[in-house]
Amino acid sequence: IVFSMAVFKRCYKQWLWFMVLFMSFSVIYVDAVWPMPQMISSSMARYTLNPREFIFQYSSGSSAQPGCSLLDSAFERYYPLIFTDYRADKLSVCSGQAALRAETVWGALRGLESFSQLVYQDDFGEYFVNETEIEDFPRFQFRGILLDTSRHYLPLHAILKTLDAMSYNKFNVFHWHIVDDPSFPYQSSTFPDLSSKGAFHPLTHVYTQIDVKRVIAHARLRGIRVLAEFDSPGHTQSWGKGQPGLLTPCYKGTVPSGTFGPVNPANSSSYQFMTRLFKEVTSVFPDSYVHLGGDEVDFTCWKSNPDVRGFMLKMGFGTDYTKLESYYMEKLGLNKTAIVWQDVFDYHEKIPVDTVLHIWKGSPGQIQQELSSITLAGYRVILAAPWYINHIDYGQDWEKYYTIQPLNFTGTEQQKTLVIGGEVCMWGEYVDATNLSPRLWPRASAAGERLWSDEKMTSSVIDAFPRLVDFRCRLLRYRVMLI
Ligand code: CP6
Repeated sequence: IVFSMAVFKRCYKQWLWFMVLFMSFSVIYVDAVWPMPQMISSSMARYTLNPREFIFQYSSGSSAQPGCSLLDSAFERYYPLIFTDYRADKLSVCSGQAALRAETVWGALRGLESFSQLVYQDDFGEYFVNETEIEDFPRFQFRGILLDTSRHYLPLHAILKTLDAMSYNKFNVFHWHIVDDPSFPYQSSTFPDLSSKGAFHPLTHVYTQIDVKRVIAHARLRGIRVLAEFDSPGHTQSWGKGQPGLLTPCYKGTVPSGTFGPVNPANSSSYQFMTRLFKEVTSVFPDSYVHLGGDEVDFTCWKSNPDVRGFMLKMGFGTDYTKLESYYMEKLGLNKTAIVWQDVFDYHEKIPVDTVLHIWKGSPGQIQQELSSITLAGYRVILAAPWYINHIDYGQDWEKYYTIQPLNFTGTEQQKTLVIGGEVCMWGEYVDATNLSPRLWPRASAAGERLWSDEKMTSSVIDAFPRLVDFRCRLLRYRVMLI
């Protein structure tokens, strides 16, 4: 089998065109692809694959050739995935060829995934693929999964395995909510005390610079970008342990109570610290986006603190603490595109036009309202609120993730183009490496198809169900649902 491909120049919109052509004999069974391609047609004609003779090859006209490490390593990964239980004890005849054409290497990775899903075995263990033609591209450009490594530390292998599973589902953003109130596992080279004092354990429950590089490299090979979140000014309790003076001392009456609140916005030393930290973070995480958080800031501690009140007066903010938070977020400004939680938009302050807003809360009606107003103001938006997958409902709760329609809000066509995608959030309060993967898969796969596939082709949960059942078995075979 010749698996040829041509990779042409980079194009802003990732798309791919994937085709498998085979001569045929008999008929049994056509396997499904998850998430559903934009166009797939297959016939009952099927073709035998011989694992001993199967090879991946670059077409002579392809701009990618041997030495393209990204695709070379994808070929290495996909061979054993396609021939899962091949033990070199069978012979079968084969000839023919499958072709994959993609504009980018990222598109070629998605096409390889689809191809691997077309291959199936009969009861005798022989491998087959049906005559199939696929044209495919993602509906949304941002298809993310958030893991929270602060509430519970996740060992590296749990993160890497999640990245594997993400690639089978065609997710392309790993949103790493790496630090938060309970622990600070990121080992900073500029501020090593943050993890030596703020992690659950200074040596075993940290992510070293090498760990982070491994995650980024593993993700990149699978067409996944790593979006780091260092959430502030709230959700920073663990930061205070290794960086005394950073957090706001809360007051009880006229005396400090001994507890601390969000980052102290009244001290210039806070901004100097944040600038140095983000200078490191933005170079360690090479993606052009960085997540700055900005959610759930509790103003009671700021209100109790006389220095903060004095600062409010000096700045002319009156008693409007949302202005203070906006001021703080503005001062974080850096040379990357910022993603922030919706709270930052809700406070109406001037935010850079390229900022991406991340919707995480509200009833269905409020979410639609938020989508309308954020896109009307011209900002891009990511939808996370409907996909809080750490929360489990009794029964077939994937259906509620599947039937979300991200563009179902009042707005012009232009506004709808500003919805760049969605994100499945796995908050970690009750999730660690023991229950992460069974909670994620195949439930997140429902959101994966919603974000990749055409809306009209995937409107029925009844049609989706047998394909999802089948895809779950595939994830089991690929061993991503076990620890
Ligand atoms: N942690 C952080 C969280 C949440 C948020 N930010 C959260 C809030 C409400 C629910 C789930 C998670 N645990 N840093 C909000 C973005 Cl229901």
